[in-house]
Amino acid sequence: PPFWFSPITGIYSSKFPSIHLPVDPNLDAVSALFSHRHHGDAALVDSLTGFSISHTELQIMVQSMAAGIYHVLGVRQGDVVSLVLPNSVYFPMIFLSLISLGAIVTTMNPSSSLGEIKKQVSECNVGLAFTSAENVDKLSSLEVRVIIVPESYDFDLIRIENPKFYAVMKESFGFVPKPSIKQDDVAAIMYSSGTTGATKGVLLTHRNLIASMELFVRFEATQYEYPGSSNVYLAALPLCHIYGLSLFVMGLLSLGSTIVVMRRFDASDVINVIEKFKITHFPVVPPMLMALTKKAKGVSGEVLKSLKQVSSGAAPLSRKFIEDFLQTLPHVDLIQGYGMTESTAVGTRGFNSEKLGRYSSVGLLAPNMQAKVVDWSSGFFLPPGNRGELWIQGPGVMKGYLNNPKATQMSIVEDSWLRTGDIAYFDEDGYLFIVDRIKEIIKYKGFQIAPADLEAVLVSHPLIIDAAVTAAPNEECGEIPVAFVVRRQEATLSEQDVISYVAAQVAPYRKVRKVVMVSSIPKSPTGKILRKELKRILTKSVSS
Ligand code: 4UU
Repeated sequence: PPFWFSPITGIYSSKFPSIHLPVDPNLDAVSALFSHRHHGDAALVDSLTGFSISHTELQIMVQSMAAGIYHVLGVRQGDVVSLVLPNSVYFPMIFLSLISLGAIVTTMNPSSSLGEIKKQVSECNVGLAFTSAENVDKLSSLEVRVIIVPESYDFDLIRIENPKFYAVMKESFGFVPKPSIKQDDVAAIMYSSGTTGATKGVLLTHRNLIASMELFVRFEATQYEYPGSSNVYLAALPLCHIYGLSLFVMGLLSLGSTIVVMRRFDASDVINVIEKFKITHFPVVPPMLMALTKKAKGVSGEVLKSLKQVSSGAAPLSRKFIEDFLQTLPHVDLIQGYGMTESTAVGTRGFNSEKLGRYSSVGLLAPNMQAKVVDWSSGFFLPPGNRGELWIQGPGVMKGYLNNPKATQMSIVEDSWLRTGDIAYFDEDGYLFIVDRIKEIIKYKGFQIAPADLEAVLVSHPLIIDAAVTAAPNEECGEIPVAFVVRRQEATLSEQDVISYVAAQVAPYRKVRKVVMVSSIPKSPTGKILRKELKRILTKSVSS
């Protein structure tokens, strides 16, 4: 057997030498990040205005903002603060300032509905939120103190229009008593539904963030000829999601890369931005890859010549997208990465040096990570070439779910193994392939949607007796949520009524996009929704 697989224990180990992670129990993720010194190169650049700050400036601004947050806002160690923010240069600054104080950050998608924000605010006990102007109304109805983060980087203007934020950012208060932060303290609460049920808070510690930073891109950079600091990354992925957060707020900053931040992904602008800022690396989700490919067809190869690598993750990439991309941009390296919120995004990553055209693989296990492939009927651990549920283990794996020991016990099994809910196999060279998903989540453009969350909204409708949600495949978005609805007998509820009802209560990306009226929901004797059966009904209704 290969050195990276043990037939006795069934454990796959990383093919890479393990990395020495800091052992000091009193280390926080921000100190760990800035222990990697970088100088005058741009760290963060705003794609719209070109405003930029260097790595040195970033460190100073994080210190001074932490002081402002401590003195002006009174935030203390252990306080939970939410970020309901679109991408901006401010996002990493605020995130790092907060966790450097020992505060805990919980991120929310800026398009979240009032109901979604309310649930997270109350579960996490949020007292303060940083948000953009358009979300102020939602938050202020919730007894949360709100700090509005400006869109502008014109500090003279901000001083006049938003003196509060200016004070937090700019005042130099000097001394902040250094909190004693332990690596095992929680730094962030990210939301994910895991393998089943409603969305839950994923507790990520400073240790997890440090592991993610050291084992993810920082390690990946050692695999390339070109050193990290000359790379220019385009940050169009949302920073509120673990994929964007771990890459752009932690890993790449620790590496000294330049990150050009796009407020939101805009297909019509992306070619210009790549050309203007000479982007070398572009991490995407599959729909962005498709949009980029489409746009690239219309321009000459010269325009995108700076681009060296596109990396895709968060959802499966179809063969068709891959082939189309390779044909359109043959000079660009394409890799995939795989991770989860529950693993602080640490999982696998493609490494082009030994890639050999395995574009549909998600790559090799990151250093210090281990995996098992588990046969779900026999419980056996399977050797290379065999499909089963992927379990992973390593320093990226979360502490657990917030206030939910039962869900934690179901997810982290045999002491330390995270059940991914993905069906996968390793090939004979240790490359991982994700082939299916057995967990309930729906992936819409790489975003998670928990069927249980939508089912709760559906059954709150007075004319709906029962409901179940499952995914339907969709070429552009990957998957879309479909609702199966049982109406009251006399009800004249239309499919469109159901769609509108849900849309009014959830973030736009999470809305139900198709409705099937049924007379009953298929359930097991214990009352569990039979999701496989729903999928079968769906395929039947499409083909007939
Ligand atoms: C098929 O989506 C993420 C994390 C994404 C990520 C992390 C590190 C991408 C690239 C990278 O290098 O987190 P969640 O928690 O929102 O969703 C996790 C789930 C996985 O369990 C799997 O089902 O998203 C799916 N997934 C993928 N599926 C993630 N990446 C892939 C992939 N192919 N490349």
